[in-house]
Formats: sequence, structure tokens, C-alpha cells
Amino acid sequence: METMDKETLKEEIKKQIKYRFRKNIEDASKQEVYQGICYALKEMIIDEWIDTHKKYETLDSKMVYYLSMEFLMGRALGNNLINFGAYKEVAEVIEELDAGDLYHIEEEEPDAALGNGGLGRLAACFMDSLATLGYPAYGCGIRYRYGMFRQEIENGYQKEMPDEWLKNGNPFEIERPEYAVEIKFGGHVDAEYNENGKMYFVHRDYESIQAVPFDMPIVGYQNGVVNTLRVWDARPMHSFDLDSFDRGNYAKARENKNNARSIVEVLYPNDNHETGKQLRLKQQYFFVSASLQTAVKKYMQRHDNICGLADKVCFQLNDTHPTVAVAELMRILMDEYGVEWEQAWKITTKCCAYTNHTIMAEALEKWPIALFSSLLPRVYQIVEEIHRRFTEEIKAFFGDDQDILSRMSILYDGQVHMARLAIAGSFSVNGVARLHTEILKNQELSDFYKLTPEKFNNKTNGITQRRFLVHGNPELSDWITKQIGAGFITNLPELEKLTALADDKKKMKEFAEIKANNKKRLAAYIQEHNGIEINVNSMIDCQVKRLHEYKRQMLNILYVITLYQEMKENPGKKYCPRTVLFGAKSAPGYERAKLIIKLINNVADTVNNDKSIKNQLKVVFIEDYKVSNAELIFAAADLSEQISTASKEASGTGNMKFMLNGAITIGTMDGANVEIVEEVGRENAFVFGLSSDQVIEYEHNGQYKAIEIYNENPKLKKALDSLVDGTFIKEGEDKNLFQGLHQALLYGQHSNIADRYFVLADYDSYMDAQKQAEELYMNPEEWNRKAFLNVCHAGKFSSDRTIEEYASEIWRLKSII
Ligand code: TH1
Repeated sequence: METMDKETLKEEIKKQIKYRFRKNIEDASKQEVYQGICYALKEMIIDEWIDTHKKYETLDSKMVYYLSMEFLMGRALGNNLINFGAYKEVAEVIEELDAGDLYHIEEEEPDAALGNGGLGRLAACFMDSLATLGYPAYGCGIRYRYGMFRQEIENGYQKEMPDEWLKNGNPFEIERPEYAVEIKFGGHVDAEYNENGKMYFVHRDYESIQAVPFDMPIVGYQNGVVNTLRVWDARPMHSFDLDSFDRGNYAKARENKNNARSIVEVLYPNDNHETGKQLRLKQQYFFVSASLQTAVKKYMQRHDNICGLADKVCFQLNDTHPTVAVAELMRILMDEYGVEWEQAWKITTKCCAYTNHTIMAEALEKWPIALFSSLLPRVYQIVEEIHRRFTEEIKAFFGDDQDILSRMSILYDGQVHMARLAIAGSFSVNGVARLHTEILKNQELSDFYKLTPEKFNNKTNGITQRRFLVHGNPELSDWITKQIGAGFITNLPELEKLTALADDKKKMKEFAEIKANNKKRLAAYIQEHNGIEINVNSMIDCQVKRLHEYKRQMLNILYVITLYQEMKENPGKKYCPRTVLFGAKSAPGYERAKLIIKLINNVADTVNNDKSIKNQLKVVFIEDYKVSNAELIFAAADLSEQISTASKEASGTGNMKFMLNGAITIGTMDGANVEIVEEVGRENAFVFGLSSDQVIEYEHNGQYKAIEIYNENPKLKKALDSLVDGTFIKEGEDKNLFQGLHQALLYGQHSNIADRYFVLADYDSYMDAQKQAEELYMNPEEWNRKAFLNVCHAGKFSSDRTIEEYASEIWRLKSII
């Protein structure tokens, strides 16, 4: 927090620009000014970064290693400035230097999009909260050359473009070649005996790859703490294979080099879905082995007995993606430190903890044994032994029951089941919202829950208010500070104090004006990026999240279609003006999701160009939805669409970001929506749809008949049939373009059952909820009051609360502040 005075700051920024770009600030581009500020700020935080780690060492602090394939950090500059306490100062300095304004300079920074969606963004929020609360922590991940693809919409279709986020360098990171480690793939394992006749294993003929760490600072909120996100880059062990080089085969000599780098080339753009690609397993082992080797080495520098590892180290597995950590830690303990199996297993199962983020079957990671064992032969041997012993444990508890074994065995059907390995190897298994954890205990993982109930616990997700309120909605944040002080920035439940203002007309008018201003800011963004003019007095109705059938963007667009059809039927009638925003990336190989994007865009085109509805309805597809434009959307939203099929969305976190910014939720009783509604009160949300119990019951009894609902509901029938009658088909397009969507809902497609996600079952109650929302919006004061109460009651959903729970109940960490 040791900021410089403004004059020194100016000199520092000018100096950075000068010696990095050989330019005076007057001649520097916005990008160069952006970099100049970053490097000046880096200089300010570097001492605290060093000191924080010194402190952890002198205190010999227990440390959590948050192992995650994804960290969806977004932009760093604005956030670092806020947390360092220099935002306003730097903004002033930039203007005084006549170098533009900070808001636009921040736009020079590409998002660090090393994640798909909620899971990756959760990891980023956790990093912010850990630093702010002063907990000793490392984030461990992969430095992908290309993050989440950039989405372009062409003729209504999604097009994936490479995300060249490192093109202009990454100012805040520091490369640490001195901490590089070796990672071994392939080869074979030989058993040998030492002079005492003891057997040990030697790994031979493997391929080595070098893991090189890059550190990024995670600045705590004005507390002097700077933690580290360590992301690993892959390099060839030797830059040339000299043998083949000598033989004159230059290309062959380079090949090895390209192989190594390919490991970190790109983030797999699948959310809630696994594809079983070998390279993905390579990525997993690569960053897990590098992180574990480093953590154990670090521990051994200060302790002489490896047996105390669990007192100082905890590995949190962010979903099953880093689960190979369980076997890798066993390998390190046994092969590198000579620990016996029983002892090694005790240590491992005291160090590892697993978070489950989904019950979607297609997301469950399984690796074919042949693939796993050829890539990681020694680790596989260990998995086999873990499996053998775990099977004994299951049989001792349940008896020799084949059904149970088929559901619990780590090795089954020729595959390694990663969630089962994670549960066996962890002392804690947590879900991410209360309902989700209950479903894990009573349905998905009920066998495991019976075996080891003490492992199971809930940690409801949260979000950081520093990014999603203070940075994303500065006007609201400043206004709140004026009302109740700045305490909410590190203690979100203080928002409760605002409740008293709900009856103060003047204050409520101010609150409404802030929302109006944020709508104007978003309108400008949409005008610039979509060329669409939106009505800033209309209800801003948003569904922004990955495109997935279970998230039911389809239900939302069916509502839009229904509303459009009503407007056409009642030309004289006045409707609540609405702007429906969609933002969503689809996995590149997920054809049906891509078709839904096309449908949304075609509906948008038809609706937006139909003069007869007099601009009462607009539909906008926000291209390239990502953390930076999400901040604008949350701040401007009136209605938050959280409409997943009950039981399918483990938690959701966008729902919390909307609430914090004063949007009202229209949602199902799914994931964290349940707890949001509990906090804000049912009367301050629009709840609809089947309950998770009802959905699960339908899934079990197979009684659901989508076609009957269709036949009995003329409004729904009309909306659905518009997909196949040409209404949304443009000139030159195939008349049957959307046939597949129609088919999937009514009859099922590709051997799937009809309407797997109960879109038709929830259609009517969704229409009702939307009608209620429209009526309320026509009463601006009442709407505003409810929106405001959402802000007041958002306190629970800070990731600070979540991290306090992890730290005290799972990690047992001590804060250094
Ligand atoms: C998401 C969940 O879908 C969401 O409900 C939850 O809020 C979020 O995680 C954070 O807990 C998931 N994202 C992924 C991504 C992959 C695999 C599984 C999940 S679950 C790649």
C-alpha cells in the first residue's frame, strides 16, 4: 500500500514508457501508456510481494495450493490498482499527464481468459479473497499460450478465433526459470531390488519435459499482502536433440521442442464436458506434478521429516481435473522419499481435498486404462494399488456387491474413474451450494457418503465484491460508501445496513439513477460493438453464461418468441419495453449449442427489424462474452435469468453478481438460487419451475411426455412451430435449419429422450413469472425497491465468506494479518 506521491508516480510512468519504448509519453500509444502504468505499479507492489513470502517462511505457515486447470482472471490492471489503493490517484495522474483516461486505457488490456466459465472464475475470485484475508496460498495452473477463444458472430453463427492474449507481453508476470522442474512421460517401469532385498521401481525410457513457472501477483485489498498465482509453461528439456541434429536432420531435432510446447498450447474450451483427449491428461499431469514437486521440495527445505507434510500443506483439487495429484503425491513420497505405502497413504489423504462442481454425467472424467498407463506408467501402478485396497474397503463395508462395485470402483470397465479416485484420496469432499451438496450425498455419491460421511461438506460459492462491485460498478460502490462507509468492501454483510434506506424516497431515486447511468454505459458498448441502439428505459433482461442445454437459453428464446407473437397479434396494446441480452460461448464441437446461438441471432434479426412492434422488444447477442464486458452487463441489468433445469446447475455464480448489482432474479430452485431467494425473500424474486426432486423423480420413472404438453398448450405450440415454419429463416438459408431443435424437444434426437432438460414442462410457469416481472417493471418504484433489497441482502455471497469457511473447516490456515 506504499503508494508514491503523484509527482513521483508521473515520473515513474514516464520513465517506464521511455526506456521500454524509446518514447516520450506524448508520443506513446494507448497500449504503451497502459504498459507504462502496469510496470510502474509492479514496482510499487514488488516489495510487498517479497515481504509476504518472507513472512510465510518465517512463520512457517501452513499453505494451501489451489490446483486448478482454469483461472479466469480477466483484466489485472484495474483490479490491482483498486486493491493496492492507487486507482483514483493513478486516474488523476493520467489525466494530468494528458495521456487519456484510465477507463479507456484499461481497455488496452486483453482479458486473461485461462478458463471456460464459472469454475475458472471461481478460482480467480478465491485468489482475490485469499490475499485479502491474508491466507497463505498459491494458485497453481497452466500458462496456456491461447486462452478461451475469441467469439465472432458471422451471419448469426459463432466463429472461433485464437485468443492471442500474450501478443503484447504480460506486464505483471515474472518468469522463474530457476524453479524449473522435470516432468516425465511414457517409458516403462522396472522392479529392482536393493542389497537388503527390498523392491523398488525404476522408471526408464521416458520423455522429459521441463516445466517453467511464471508468477503473477495477487494483491490483497489494501492490506500489504501479495500472494502468487503460479502458472507453468512447458519447454523441451534440451532445446535440440543433438543426436539427430548431428545426423543433419534439423527438422527432426526441432520436433521434440514443438512437442513440449504443445502441452500448454491451448485451453480446452469445454465447459461441463470432457472429451477424453490424451493431450488433456498430459496437461493435467504436467501442472500437477510440477506443483507437487515444488511444494514438497519447499516443505523439505524447512523440515527434516516428510511425515509432517499435512501440517503444512493442503492441496485443494478444483474438480477432478487435478486428481492425478493423489497418485503423484504417493509416487513422490514413496519413490523419492522412501516412505512406505501405509504411511504415504496417511499423508496423502491428509493433504488432499476435493471440490465437486457438477453432477452432469458428460462432465465426469474417465480415462481409458491403456491411455493412462502408457502415458504415466508408474503413476498408473500406484492407481492400481489404490484401487485394490479401496476395493477391499468397499467389500468390508458393503459386502461383495457387484452393483455397488460398479458404482464405486476406481478401475472399472477399462477406465480410470477420476472422481472416485479423488474421493478415495481426499479427507474432504465438498459441493458448491447447499442443494448441490445434498444431491451429492443423497443421489450421485450416496454410496461414498455411506462409506465415509465425515468427508462430505458444503461450501456455497461466492464472488469477489472488489471486482464485481467496486471495479465493475464504481458509481454504486461510491454511493454505498457514502451511505454506510467502505466496510462492505472487505465485509459484504455490512450491506444489510442499507436496508433502512429502502423507505427513503430520495435515496431510492439516487439508486435508480445509478442503474440508469449504468444502462447508458452498456448501451454505448452495445452501440459500438453491435451497432444496435437499445432503449435505456427498457427492462434490461440478461442471460449471460456458457451455452449449454441444461442452462436453457432455449426456454428464454421461446419466451421471446411468444412475446413477439403476442405483440404481433395485439398491435394496439402497450407492452413493457424490454431488451433481452444473451451472451454465451458454445464449445466448438457442441453442434446443438451452436445452433441455439444461430437461432437467437435469427430471432434477434427478425424482431429488431420488425417495425410493427414499435421497438417494444429488442434482442441483442453480445459477441465474445468475457469477464471484462460481464462487469458492464451486471452493473446495468434489471432482470437476471437463472433458469437451469433444477438439480443441474451445481451453484452458478453469475446469479450472485447480478444480485449484488441490483438485478432481480427470475429463476428455478436450482444451485445457489435457492440460497439467494432465501436471503432476499421469495417476494423479491420470480421463482418458477419444477423442483429438483420433481426433476429427479421424472428422470427415474421415465413418465415425462413433452409431446403431450405441446399438444395441450396452443401458445407453446405456436412458439415452437415457428422454428420450422420459416419465420426465423433468412433469405438463402435452409428452411429446415432449426428442425433439429424442434425435433430434440418433441421427439428426442440422436438416441436422446425428448426434451431432456424439461423446457416444455417449465414453459408455462416461466411465462407466468415473466408476466409478473413485466407488471412489476411497469411500477418503477416497486421494482426499484425490490432491486435495492437484492443489493442489501447479497452479503452472504462474497467469496470472502466462502474462503473463511474453506480456511477454517478444511484447510486449517492461519491468516497473517
Ligand atoms: C461450474 C458449474 O457448472 C457451476 O454451476 C458452478 O457455479 C461453477 O462450476 C463453480 O463452482 C462448472 N464448470 C465446469 C467446467 C468443467 C468441468 C466441470 C465444470 S462444473 C471443464
